[in-house]
Amino acid sequence: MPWRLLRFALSSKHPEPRMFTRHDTLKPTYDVVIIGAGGHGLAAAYYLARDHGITNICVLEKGYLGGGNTGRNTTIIRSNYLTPEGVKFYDESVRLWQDLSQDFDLNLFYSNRGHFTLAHTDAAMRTSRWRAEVNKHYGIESEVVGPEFVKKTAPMIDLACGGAPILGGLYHAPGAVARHDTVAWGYGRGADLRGVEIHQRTEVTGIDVVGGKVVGVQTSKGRIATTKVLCAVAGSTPRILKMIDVRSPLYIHPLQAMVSEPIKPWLDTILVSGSLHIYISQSSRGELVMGASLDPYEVQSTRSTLDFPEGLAAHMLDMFPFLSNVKVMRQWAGMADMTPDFAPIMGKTPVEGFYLDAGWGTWGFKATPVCGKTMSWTVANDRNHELITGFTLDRFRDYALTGEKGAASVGH
Ligand code: FAD
Ligand code: PYC
Repeated sequence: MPWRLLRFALSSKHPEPRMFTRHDTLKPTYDVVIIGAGGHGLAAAYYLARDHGITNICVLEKGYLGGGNTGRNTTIIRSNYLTPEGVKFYDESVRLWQDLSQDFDLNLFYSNRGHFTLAHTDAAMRTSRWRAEVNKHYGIESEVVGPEFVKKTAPMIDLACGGAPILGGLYHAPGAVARHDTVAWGYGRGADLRGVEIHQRTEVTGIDVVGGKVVGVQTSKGRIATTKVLCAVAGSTPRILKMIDVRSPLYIHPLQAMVSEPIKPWLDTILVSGSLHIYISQSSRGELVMGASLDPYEVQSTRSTLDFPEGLAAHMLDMFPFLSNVKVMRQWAGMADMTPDFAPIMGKTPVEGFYLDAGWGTWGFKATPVCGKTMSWTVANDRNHELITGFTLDRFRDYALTGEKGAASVGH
């Protein structure tokens, strides 16, 4: 048997196509250079090629494809935001998610679960009502529910919650999860098939700007001439902005998560408690995917700590005491690029030809498709797409913030 397998593996009769083309050298010039092969950079490359016919693009990635926050998040998809700008934007994303597996011919394991934001205080109930009203106004399915509905949907929950009883919360039926790394692979393969070059292990070390315009990019593998650069590097954004001397109010905090060993399916839905600072869902493999709020210090690091599983597990057991013997299998961290108003920073910048897709903090996975769509449009037309006008960098200069903190899911 091993011999037959080996013969098959060494035969050239049924070659397994590689997921991506390997490019050993950079061309001297590209129409568009995208920094960061996370979901956002790859989605923008995909839609630039597919919808705008721009294919002379390279995506530069200092590590490996999807190895940043895209491969580290807890995959929650929802549109139950607080501001009209946010609700419309994320709603469009949820719409785009529906067809992606088909588009890519790749199963993203998109799974509609319903999403609870649990309220343990009167103030949290009030925010739930506020969000439900804004959501309904824009046609989004969200409603305020009582503790009975929570118990019916998640029967294993202890509503007393260790002294912080659940009063009810916001229920958002479209809430979903998907397999995060396949999203990067799907967009990457789709872009690659259309002629986009993806260069992994290629770090951007400088941006050449002359007369306020982008003219080139310095990389660990040489210089590239270009007039358009899209920066989609999440937690590394301040480092890139320094290269073009542009200031932003971004601050970077680690965000950690962990998964348990796989257990029998018992949790169908997604539960978030802003007061306990925890959230949980069960993956299709049976693992419990769990997270909490940001680490309370600014640092650009993906190191995880022992404090984190200890604190998270204590609150998780308040909610689900029966989990006390379940083992934690692994934990990790990503670098969350936070903004003061918990909304992203998107679009044109003071440097001509330099476009920014950042400020995705703890909430950017769900936005991957709509970011790709709107940023590719913005780059192709050199004009901010109408869906991102509430998210531009100059809102901080103009004191016109887009306050999304109440919908940020995990408490901060
Ligand atoms: P990334 O995936 O981080 O990609 C950026 C890439 O840029 C990286 O691969 C990096 O290596 C590369 N790069 C950086 N500097 C350079 C350089 N100089 N040259 C070349 N390449 C460079 N969001 C949700 O919507 N739902 C969730 O449930 C959720 N949970 C989360 C849980 C955790 C633990 C974390 C950390 C985040 C979570 N998020 C969630 C947020 C979400 O993961 C991010 O907002 C999103 O993945 C950002 O995608 P991106 O493509 O912009 O960035
Ligand atoms: O944006 O829904 C979200 C989320 C949950 C956990 C981290 N981010």
